[in-house]
Amino acid sequence: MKREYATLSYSLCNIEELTFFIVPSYSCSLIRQKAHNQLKPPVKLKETQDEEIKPKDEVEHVESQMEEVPVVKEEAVFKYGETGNFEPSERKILSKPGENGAAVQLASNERMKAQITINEFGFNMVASDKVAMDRVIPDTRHKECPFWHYPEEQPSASVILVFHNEGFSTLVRTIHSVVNTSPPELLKEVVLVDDFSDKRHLKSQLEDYVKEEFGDLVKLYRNSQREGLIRTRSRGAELATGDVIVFLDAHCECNRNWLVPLLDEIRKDRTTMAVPIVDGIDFNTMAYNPVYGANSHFSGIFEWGFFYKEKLVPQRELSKRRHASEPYRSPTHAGGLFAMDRSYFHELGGYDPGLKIWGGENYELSFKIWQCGGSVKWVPCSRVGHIYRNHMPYGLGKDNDPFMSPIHVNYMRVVEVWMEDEFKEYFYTREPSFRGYPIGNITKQLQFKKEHHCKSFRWFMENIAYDVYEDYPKPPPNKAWGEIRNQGSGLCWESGSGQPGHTVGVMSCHGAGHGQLFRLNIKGQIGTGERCIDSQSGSILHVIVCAREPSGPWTWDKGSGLIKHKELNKCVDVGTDHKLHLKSCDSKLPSMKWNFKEVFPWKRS
Ligand SMILES: [Mn+2]
Repeated sequence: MKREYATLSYSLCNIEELTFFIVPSYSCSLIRQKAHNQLKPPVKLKETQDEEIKPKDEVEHVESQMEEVPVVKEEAVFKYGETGNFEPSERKILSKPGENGAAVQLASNERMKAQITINEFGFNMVASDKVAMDRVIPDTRHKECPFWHYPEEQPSASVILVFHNEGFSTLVRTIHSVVNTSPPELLKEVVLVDDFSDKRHLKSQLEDYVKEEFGDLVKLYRNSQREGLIRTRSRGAELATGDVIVFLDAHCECNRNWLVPLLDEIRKDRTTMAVPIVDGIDFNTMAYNPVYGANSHFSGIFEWGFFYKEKLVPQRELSKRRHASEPYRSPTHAGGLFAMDRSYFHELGGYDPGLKIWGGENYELSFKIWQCGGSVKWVPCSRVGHIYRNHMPYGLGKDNDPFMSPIHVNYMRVVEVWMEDEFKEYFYTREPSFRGYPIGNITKQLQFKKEHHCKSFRWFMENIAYDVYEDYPKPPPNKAWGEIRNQGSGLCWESGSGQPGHTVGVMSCHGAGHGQLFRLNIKGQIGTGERCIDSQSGSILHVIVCAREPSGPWTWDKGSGLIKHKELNKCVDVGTDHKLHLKSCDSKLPSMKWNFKEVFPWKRS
């Protein structure tokens, strides 16, 4: 059966909050996927059976049994060459700006205004305003995807979009896109939750627009104070009425037939979180491009300071599937875009209500799901485009300690609830200055974990997130950490932006951490944030991407104060240029004598 949805368009989802921090270090191992993902000949799956018609009381009896007895559910069937039952019809590509995902060109007199909108929204709204609400975007899915036939009976979906001071056209294009690309019988509603925006275009203009265009299908709710992304999403989940809740960022464009593959995973197992593959929409040109090729399967992982990372899926996981286009397990997800059974989300307690603003909620939910018996799956046939902002145009609100980011407090809550001591220690080795920060009450979370007999983090690491160790081995303990202060001048090491290639110099000690926080581990590696320090040229110290093995050439002798590069047999000295140089060791030189001073910036507040 062929379906006619209104049209196809695309929108992107809620990741900038995370990617703002993550994208610069989006250190996905960009190794090319081998040819094993190429289209394979069709494999006949188990044929589905028509249900017998039974007297009503018998049907009820069978249904009540279904809760206890596992029932073999109808499966999606792959029929190569035969277009899938939920595939929409092709649309003509028009010659309008941005059509087929092309970049929008601006005239020179529009660029000034465009820059102003970029500063205000993180997106080029002048370009976005030129793009049709129902533009065609390129089909970035795996080539098998159009040939999947899904059971007709699927759970209904509430798509939840939360926003704070979004641009108008990017927001409403997201709504159009969801409506255009979702089977009408499965899209119960679009739930908009406004997190206390103050932009004029989000008041009556938005209300009138959605009423006119979508009628009752789109519901708009508003917070009476700023709640932050996490609590606003939780509110959306409470207001939603569909069987499944689908969270998207408010600047997304959904690709062809994106919804049904997500719903089908949840239909088969209501404890599955189904995650679409995220394509990129350029914040400046609105060009739509895949982040990953259709044949490259990535999953979400983390390093020990909880920077989100994506990594090629290990063969062990890929081999579990019959088709390259089938969903696969992932330890975690980026956070903004996912689908879950609504009641399962609430059974899990939703997000930890103690999480603030945004950040870390993706780990909280993923660890909880995996450790308490569910699963997280990425779904290659579901692709959604997302506008990655170039900067975060909003503050974090008032609910905020100026010396401790709410993101880091969230990480600590996740660590303290879901990890055993061994793994907590890896986190605090990576972020030693957080140790001891008061994170509020976690009794309820710990109680939930106990009552639901959730598995250990060790189990999670050994069975689900085992490939984290490939890129991020267990960090050895720190020998010393903190500010590295010169005994002569009293100045401190400073890594500036901390970007690889940046030289390390000295500056006045500020006690605020950031670029003045270093760690020397017992294996001789000096780290700062997720980066490391080495002397690329054998002379000036630089920030580098850490070697996979957490070891290095450095020693520090507390008595003499010398920081020595063992391999070069040289010591760190301050140059007249205020940069750090390697010179012949001389423990009499004050400019070569260093102390580590542990700092806890949050204790100042
Ligand atoms: Mn986003």
